[in-house]
Amino acid sequence: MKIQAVTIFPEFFDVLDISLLGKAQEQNILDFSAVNLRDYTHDKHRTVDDSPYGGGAGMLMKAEPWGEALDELLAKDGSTVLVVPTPAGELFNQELAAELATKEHIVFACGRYEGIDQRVFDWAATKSEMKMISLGDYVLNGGEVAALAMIEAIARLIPGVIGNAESLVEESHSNGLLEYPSYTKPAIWRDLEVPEVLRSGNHAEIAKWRLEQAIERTKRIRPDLLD
Ligand code: JCQ
Repeated sequence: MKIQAVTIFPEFFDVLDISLLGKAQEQNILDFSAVNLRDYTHDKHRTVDDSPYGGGAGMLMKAEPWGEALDELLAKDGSTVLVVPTPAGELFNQELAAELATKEHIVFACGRYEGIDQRVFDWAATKSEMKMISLGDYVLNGGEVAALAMIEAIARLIPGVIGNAESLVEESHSNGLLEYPSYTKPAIWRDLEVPEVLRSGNHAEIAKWRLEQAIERTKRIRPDLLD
């Protein structure tokens, strides 16, 4: 899978060279690159922002550099998916991550300031599949950190990226519920004991206990998931 991120801060994406995603890149399972939006400007100051028509606070990203960058990056056959991290998008979740993990080419458009000229999206939507995606109901300074989270959630679902395929199977089992609590050695730590059932060796009882815990937690912390 090829992933590109268009950004005025390519260094944000240096972290993708470490850990599991770094290894996936070394193994050519994942091909990631950050593309500097300022490389698609033509003025001395490499300007990417301007004030909004109609007034209002702050600055917007200009259409022209985005147009030139996307002209170059979006495949002419329409096979690229353009993802725009924005609080005004559909909510990101595991299902969306799994859908995106099946794609050959994803371009993340990372906006800064108050966002990007709307015509960039209107135009790009005629050239590519486009998804405006939100990580949640809060505002970040730019799309980079949201893109990083999405890239990690997507890339770990590509076959070969996670060594332990069991982890993924287990996850899809508990589908729709929060994770049950987990423990490792020692059995007693600071007077706190690992639940007896987990040390019993009774696998049916353990599975039953874990499901009960997952349901209890979900009711308490995320009742919306049970609706
Ligand atoms: C993403 N949840 C929050 C902020 C405008 C493209 O336009 C904009 C992008 C951002 C950055 O993304 C977020 C975000 N999910 O803040 C404003």
